[in-house]
Amino acid sequence: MAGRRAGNIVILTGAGISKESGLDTFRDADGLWSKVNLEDVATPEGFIRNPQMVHDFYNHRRRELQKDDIRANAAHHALGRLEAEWPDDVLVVTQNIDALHEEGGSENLIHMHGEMLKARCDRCGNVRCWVDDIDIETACPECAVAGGMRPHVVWFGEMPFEMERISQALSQCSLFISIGTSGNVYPAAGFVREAIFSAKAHTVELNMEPSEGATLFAETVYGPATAVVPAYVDRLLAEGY
Ligand code: BJW
Repeated sequence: MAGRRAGNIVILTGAGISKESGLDTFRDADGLWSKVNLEDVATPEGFIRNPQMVHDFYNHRRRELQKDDIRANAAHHALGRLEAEWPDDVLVVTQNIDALHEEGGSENLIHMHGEMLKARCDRCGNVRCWVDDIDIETACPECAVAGGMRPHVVWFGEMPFEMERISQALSQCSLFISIGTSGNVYPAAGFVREAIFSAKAHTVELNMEPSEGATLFAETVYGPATAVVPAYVDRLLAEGY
């Protein structure tokens, strides 16, 4: 590390940061896409074909997420501490739909792929907090029309949320850190290039194994998030980057 202890930081996180909290990743051998067909459950076309199957998939995950033992881990807490102690902006952009970054203390946070504990009405667009199951008969509490409720998440072919704010932050960051993501899904997989070319940022990958874009990063540390993220944050706060 060269010793710089200031400048805006953008942190991209993926399913790997929540793995040790008890939540499945997508593309690991035991991941969600080894159990269900993503075209069936994570595309608008799949939802049109069989909405109840998609509701069942998300109802199950929503119930899992609310179990008492699904808690923020040391990596989530380390990022909360970094935001509190770093002198400039720290923005966490998560692809995850769980609420573990909030529990870990991150406040400047974007859920670019949506939030599991929210639902949206396709008819009137209303978005609200949602903890119960949804089915094809569920009525919208806002417009009262039944059958239009869906999880407030981003499926393949849909536009992720807050892209303008993310691009703006990437263009003004000095340090870009990617944690627990395989780098398979765009636009998130392109953020490292954006940080390099639009901001000349220093780039760091913290992951269990090299991601698809690993060679683009200036610095890489591999291991479980609960070990490598707190250690990296300690070093960043003490010595800079
Ligand atoms: C650990 C660990 C531990 C394990 N510690 N690490 C052809 C070329 C390029 C792009 C496209 C293309 N065809 C279509 C596209 C676009 C498409 C896309 O990228 N497709 C690719 C698959 C090719 N993208 C989209 O459609 C997106 N929208 C879009 O592009 O709109 C147009 C647009 C254009 C320009 C600008 C802006 C917009 C939407 C993508 C939506 C993704 N949705 C999902 C589901 C969300 C809801 C839900 O959760 O159910 O999002 S899919 C799924 O993948 C989920 C995740 O957020 C996302 C990323 O996965 P992630 O987090 O990386 O998980 P894994 O499992 O892949 O990786 C985990 C990593 O952790 C691994 O590396 C492990 O090693 C590691 N790990 N344990 C640390 N303990």
